[in-house]
Amino acid sequence: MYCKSNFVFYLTLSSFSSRCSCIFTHFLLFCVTETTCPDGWTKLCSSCYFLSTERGSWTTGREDCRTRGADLVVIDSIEEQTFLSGLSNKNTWIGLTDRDKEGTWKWVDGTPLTVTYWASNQPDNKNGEDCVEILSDQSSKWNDISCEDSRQWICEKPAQP
Ligand SMILES: [Ca+2]
Ligand SMILES: [Ca+2]
Ligand SMILES: [Ca+2]
Repeated sequence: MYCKSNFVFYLTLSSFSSRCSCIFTHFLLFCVTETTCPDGWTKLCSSCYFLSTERGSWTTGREDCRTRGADLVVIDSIEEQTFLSGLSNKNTWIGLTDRDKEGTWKWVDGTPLTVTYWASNQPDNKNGEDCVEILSDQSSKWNDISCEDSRQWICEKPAQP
């Protein structure tokens, strides 16, 4: 679950035993217990994000994320896209690929691609590009490049209560 800013209110109510961080008021009202991220990770709503210092292939990045109990970032809201654009000033891997079937983009968690933020004229599959980077110089829009290129990467995992 992520937070849509239109529907989110931050509040602290003394009557609540734990502090509520995300309240959805769009037909539903429920409470999410305050969650935290490990040192070195940045929090947005219910997820934690890690920007690598190392560079490597898309697969190297994914394996590193998995050893950290995470996976490459899956972007499913404008809030998350905007947040990530402020996280790195380098081109970075995200968890999107069409390696299995050319032109069929899939996130690493298996979800199909719905909301997209491609840079203009992308994806172009130039010389067989199957992995996706965020472009630091184009409002963090996306570009497909060779999975063997060397980039930093962003991992995502759920924040813990
Ligand atoms: Ca996400
Ligand atoms: Ca491709
Ligand atoms: Ca491209």
